[in-house]
Amino acid sequence: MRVQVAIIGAGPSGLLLGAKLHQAGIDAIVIEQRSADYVLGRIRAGVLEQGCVDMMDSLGLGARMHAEGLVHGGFNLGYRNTHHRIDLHALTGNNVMVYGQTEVTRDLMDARAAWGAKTVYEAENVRIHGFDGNTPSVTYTKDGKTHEVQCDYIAGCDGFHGVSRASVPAQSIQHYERVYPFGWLGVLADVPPVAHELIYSNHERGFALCSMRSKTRSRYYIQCSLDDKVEQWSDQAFWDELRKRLDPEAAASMVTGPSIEKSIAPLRSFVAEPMRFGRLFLVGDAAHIVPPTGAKGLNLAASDVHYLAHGLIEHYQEKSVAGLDAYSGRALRRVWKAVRFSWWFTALMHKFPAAAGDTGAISQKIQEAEIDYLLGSQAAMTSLAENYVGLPYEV
Ligand code: RFL
Ligand code: PHB
Repeated sequence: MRVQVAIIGAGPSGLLLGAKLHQAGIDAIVIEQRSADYVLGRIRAGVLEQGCVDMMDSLGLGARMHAEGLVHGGFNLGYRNTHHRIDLHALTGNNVMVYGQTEVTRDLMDARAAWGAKTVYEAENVRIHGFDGNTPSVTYTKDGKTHEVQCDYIAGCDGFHGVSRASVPAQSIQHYERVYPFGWLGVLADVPPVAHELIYSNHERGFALCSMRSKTRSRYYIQCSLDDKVEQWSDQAFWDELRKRLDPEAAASMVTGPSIEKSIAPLRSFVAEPMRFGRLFLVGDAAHIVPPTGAKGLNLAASDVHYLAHGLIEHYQEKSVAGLDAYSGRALRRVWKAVRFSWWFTALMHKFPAAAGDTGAISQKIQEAEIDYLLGSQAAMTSLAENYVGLPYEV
């Protein structure tokens, strides 16, 4: 088979890029190693920036998101037995949309199916070849048969553990990484959320986040030890710990119930530079990971797609390589700002072990001063709000 663009991975990056290219009449295939149900079963992001909302709208796929998603003009910062509202809309003129990654993925998968767009699920042994020359290709095995896809370009949308970044020679790529000394234990449950808007809570027992998927489905997280195993956390133990980390008002409105999903995610900041290697482009988690505190991962996937789709469409419509040549630089400028923000918000909200060289809980004192400053300064709150709703796209 021959296509113009081979997309590896059917997460948000691959499906958004696939939709943008389909809309522009560019022939692309999406090759995913898992089943569609498996991809839909992964509970991840919940907060969409305006840029991501606009992209779904521009694809004509925003109807369900607008009907079922929750528009939030603010979020709450829990601290010292109360919570403080960060008024995103008043501070920036913008909102965020609470609509699960699962739902974005489902809308995009349904659209591909309706369009009859080429999509392969459960592809095994996916390999990419020849991206440093002019004749790249992708091979995979399906139902015992090996298939080859020839293409002009490969989009590596295959996440942090994918084959794309791993195929780049070590001397051509630079990695930047920070691993945080804790994880997030997440629970999904069919209970009404404790509050209308999200609560990010800084507590001496550790961070907690109250999020949601709808008015009847909640998503909660607590900071946990990296050594913790999901099996050690009964539902009751989770609810008890979450309640202790919330202010009395939030704790009093907490409704508990059986978990539908429970998982532990490690936290890391990671960037691979550049994001282009000849005819291979890395997109989304394949190139970068941020801790989930700022809700930036999926939104960065959307901005990468925005820049890459722009470059590919310009290339096929106008025979120009300017947008493709600019892709890595443009994407990375936005990525690094989100890496900075996600690190900052993580540092502000979590309980950290004492750092080497510290005496007398100095990091804790600095964190408290930072929160005091933030809550008392319009300028500092505006900076938080501007980053949270999402920095603008360059083109
Ligand atoms: P994905 O979603 O990992 O998709 C990659 C896809 O590639 C497939 N794949 C392969 N396919 C073919 N061949 C191979 N060799 C392959 N190797 C892998 C995989 O099966 C998969 O289907 O990456 P993508 O598309 O770049 O999307 C990134 C987002 O999923 C991620 O950044 C967000 O989920 C991060 N994130 C959040 N982001 C937000 O913007 N807002 C949030 O509120 C938010 N909350 C979160 C999050 C991530 C979390 N976890 C568990 C990591 C909360 C959590 C808990
Ligand atoms: C979520 O709802 O899963 C969620 C929300 C906000 C975050 C991270 C995760 O910062």
